[in-house]
Amino acid sequence: MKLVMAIVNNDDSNRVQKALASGGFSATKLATTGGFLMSGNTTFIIGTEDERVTALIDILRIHSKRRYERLETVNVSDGSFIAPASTEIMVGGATVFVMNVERFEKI
Ligand code: 2BA
Repeated sequence: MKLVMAIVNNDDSNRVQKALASGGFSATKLATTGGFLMSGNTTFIIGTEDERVTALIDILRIHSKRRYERLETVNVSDGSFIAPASTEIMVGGATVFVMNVERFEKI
């Protein structure tokens, strides 16, 4: 058996949660905070059989795909004018850890 921890973007978390349930995976969803950006993300803890890990990672890949979004910003010059601008930022994706489970019980 494996324990999979998957950290996903908050924007993807509902989609991931629904897809996990549809795929028959039991999951626990935690509200977490990234140590670098200090912004909220979502961590799923999923216990599953070894042979289902590939199917699980496929679900995570499909529903938390990395993509670029345009972020509207402003360029402030020397205070005399403000120019609208925009920049592309990468969002989404998942950070996934797969661990061996020594023992699993529901008591
Ligand atoms: P990602 O690498 O996609 O990581 C997204 C979130 O996944 C991280 O949020 C963190 O909560 C978790 N995570 C990633 N790698 C991990 C690990 N080895 N152990 C435990 N948790 C892990 P943040 O820490 O807020 O990072 C957000 C994004 O900022 C990262 O996206 C990465 O693109 C960038 N980043 C993180 N640390 C960086 C650093 N030291 N220098 C430059 N960029 C960094």
